Amino acid sequence: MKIETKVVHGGQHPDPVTGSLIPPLYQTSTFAFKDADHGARLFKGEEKGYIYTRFGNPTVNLLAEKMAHLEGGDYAEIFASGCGALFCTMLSIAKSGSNIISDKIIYGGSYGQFKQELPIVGIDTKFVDTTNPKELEAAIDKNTKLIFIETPANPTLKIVDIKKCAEIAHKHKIPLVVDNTFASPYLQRPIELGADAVIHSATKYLGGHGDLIAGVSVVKKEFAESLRKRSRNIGANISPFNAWLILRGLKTLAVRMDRHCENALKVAEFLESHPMIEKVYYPFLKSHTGYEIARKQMNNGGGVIGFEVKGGREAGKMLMNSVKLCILAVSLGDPDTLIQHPASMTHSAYSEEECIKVGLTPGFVRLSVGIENIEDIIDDLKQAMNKIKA
Ligand code: LCS
Repeated sequence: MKIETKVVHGGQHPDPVTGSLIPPLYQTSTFAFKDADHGARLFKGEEKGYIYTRFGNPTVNLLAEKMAHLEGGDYAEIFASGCGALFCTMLSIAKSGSNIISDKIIYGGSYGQFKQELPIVGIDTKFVDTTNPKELEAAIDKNTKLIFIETPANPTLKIVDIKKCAEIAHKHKIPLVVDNTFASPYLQRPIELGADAVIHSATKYLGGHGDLIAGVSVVKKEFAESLRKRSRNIGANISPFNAWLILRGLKTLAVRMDRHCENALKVAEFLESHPMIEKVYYPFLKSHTGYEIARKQMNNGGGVIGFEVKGGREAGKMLMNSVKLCILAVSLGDPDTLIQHPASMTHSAYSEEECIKVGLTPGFVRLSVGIENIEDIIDDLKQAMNKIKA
């Protein structure tokens, strides 16, 4: 099956009891045992079956199977948020007294988690430029448990070579974990390129409708049992209803992503040719530093663009305050075009100094291009730019 078919059919079968094509929503906390011995056998793992939704739920499990299938991994767990997925994945591979290596530019919430939460459980993070093999290798020591990258990265759209990172990680016998939120498995499948685990904020393209918060972790079999345990014990689980909404959203992943990519490239080209724009960041623009690698590892450029308006922070602010169709809001991957200022919003965990070091300039504006009519999006940006000029 090709991926366009997999997103519709993959891991999903008509309900064996009723024939319902759409999977039933098992909105329940608990499952009744046949008798006391049955309950005891389920808890001991001597018999398969459902016990309690934190341990497993048919709707959630269906989504987990589908995600493992789409990403080409062996096992998946679904979480209440991308941050929950990230934390449980880190704890299922690293442990107290060890360290992890992360690229220095990642989602601000992930950066905050690495800096503030992982040290509480005794895990340190070394932030490096993972596109520099020497810098990356030099950071690996005997206590390093994994390498973590986001590609394309939030919000600078930095591209990291997944294959190369996996080679370096495996040379040192450690796994590579990739946050695939910006691409989705439709555009990029890190496990096929050598990664050992993939995480997602399913809040974004997987859900696709801006109506839920969720996370996914897909791993190879060696990390499956540890991830399963962390998920059960930490309890950052998704609700069955949100899992059901993601199953619904996934059916249109391919057509939505096609439209996001088509619109984003047109907006990126429009911005690049506009005299009031200083610089545009989009992986499928030839001017992007990661263009060659992006073309190799991604099927298309994705829906997110970064840009700097001439006049820096103040001009960018005016633009964000002048848009009418685009919504001034964080998050991304919604049908609606969303605009925001990373340095003061999604990436406020980075200090001003840190922002500069990772290439996040004060005037950098992030646009998550939606699936509206392209002319309407561009007209809105044009009218906002005219307001700055005036
Ligand atoms: N990974 C990436 C790449 C993200 O962009 C986000 C959220 C997360 C993980 C965390 O996922 P969550 O817990 O929110 O589901 N990114 C956001 C953003 O750029 N704006 O708002 C949230």
